[in-house]
Amino acid sequence: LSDDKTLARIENGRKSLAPLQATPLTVGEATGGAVDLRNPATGEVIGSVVQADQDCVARAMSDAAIWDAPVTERAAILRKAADLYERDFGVIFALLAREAGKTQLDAVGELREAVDFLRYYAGEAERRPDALPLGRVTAISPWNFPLAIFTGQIAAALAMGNAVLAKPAEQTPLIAAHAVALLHEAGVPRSALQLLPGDGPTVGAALTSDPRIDGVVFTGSTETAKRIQRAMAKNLTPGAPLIAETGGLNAMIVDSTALPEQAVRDIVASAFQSAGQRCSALRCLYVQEDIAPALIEMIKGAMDELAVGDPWELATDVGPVIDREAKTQIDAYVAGRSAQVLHRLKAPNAGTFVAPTLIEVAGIEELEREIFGPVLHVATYKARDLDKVIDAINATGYGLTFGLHTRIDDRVQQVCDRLHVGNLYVNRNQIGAIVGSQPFGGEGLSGTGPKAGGPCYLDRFATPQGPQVAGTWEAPMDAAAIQR
Ligand code: UN1
Repeated sequence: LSDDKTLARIENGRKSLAPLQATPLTVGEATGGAVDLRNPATGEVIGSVVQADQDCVARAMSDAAIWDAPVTERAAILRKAADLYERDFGVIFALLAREAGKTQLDAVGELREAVDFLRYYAGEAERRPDALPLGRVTAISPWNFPLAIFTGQIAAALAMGNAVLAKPAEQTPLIAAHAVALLHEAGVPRSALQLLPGDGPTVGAALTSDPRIDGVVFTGSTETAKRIQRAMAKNLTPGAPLIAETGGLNAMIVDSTALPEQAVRDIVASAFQSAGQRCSALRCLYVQEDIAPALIEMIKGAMDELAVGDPWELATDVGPVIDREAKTQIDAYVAGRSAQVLHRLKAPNAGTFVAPTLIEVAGIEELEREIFGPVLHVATYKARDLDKVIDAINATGYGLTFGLHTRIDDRVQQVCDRLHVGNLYVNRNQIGAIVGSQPFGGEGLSGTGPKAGGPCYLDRFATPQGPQVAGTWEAPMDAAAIQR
């Protein structure tokens, strides 16, 4: 990243961004009002988006047409799109920094993941030459991976020949518009991929309740997933799948046999990289009490080394949170727990920075909800209570990521046998799943599966033929009856 040529390309990308605008990329004319977008690091207006309205959605719905090209052609076009994403990395990094507050490190990972999704699903589609598309698929994506998850959902649906109606997160339509423009440039027909920026109550509701929709792919909060599921149950084609990846209350256990330096590095990365704005991020750390005082001191020291600031600076580790609403909520949460704060950094006053914070808790049951920011909770446990700790983690109802630091092989098995979780990481950090080699998805309240970037994912975007793949759309989310 630091050679002169690369930096110059990124800088050029940044300069070429003004003025920034996104409009609905539908087949027909865009309609709706314009909304300003702000750089979370500075608060300055960086562009605007024309939101889709009911009319726009209705027209997009009737203009949508399945992508009726041979699978080899679809795959070739998705691979071409991957090449175009790589060609445009300077603009993409700049958009990620300015619209989503992404650090350069995060931007590299995000672009890599998006490109991997395009190429991986192209290859997976070729392994299913006889599969038939569902029809119209709604893709609703989050702001925290405005390129990677946005692209992953779309690439999976398109690879199987579906017509995609994509609603990007309200905070990140510019990066979405750029991605869709590249997919169109690569050869995806406009009728097979339409972008509909807008809010949940207007665009999201229309795109999940219209009986002409044949499937929904969603990443975001568990609450929204439940709302979508209710809308779908009422109106949609029976059996239309909801492929959802939702929230988590992710824990890590560090026992007294762990290597402290490695554990601390992995704890800090899992909790604070991306300013904690990953569904996979570590929220509640359990440290065996014998080593807790020393390990907590090391965590504080490692936190002090974090550079919090302008995401455009190469040295920055932690950028801003996505918007003022997020900052206000997280700061209020921390203020409410001020007596339990063990350590808090300083954050820049401009923009929407939140100071990375360490909070002491008795256990994960104290976390009432997912705090989507740079806030880590820490609890201690006695060796004999390990099973109780795992039971408490299971009792949250979530099951997305989990980290374990130990040198005892039997303990890995003990945890595996007892814990309900989608992604279990041993002696490493618990973020940054790799497309293809390490599929990503959750259990219980954390999603419906199958895992994104895994071999079963594309089957959900096709009309079921023969035996269904594991997991039906209603089952895992209904187990969401586990209400706390
Ligand atoms: C999310 O944050 O919404 O493994 C999911 C990871 C990412 C998580 C993405 N794939 O950290």
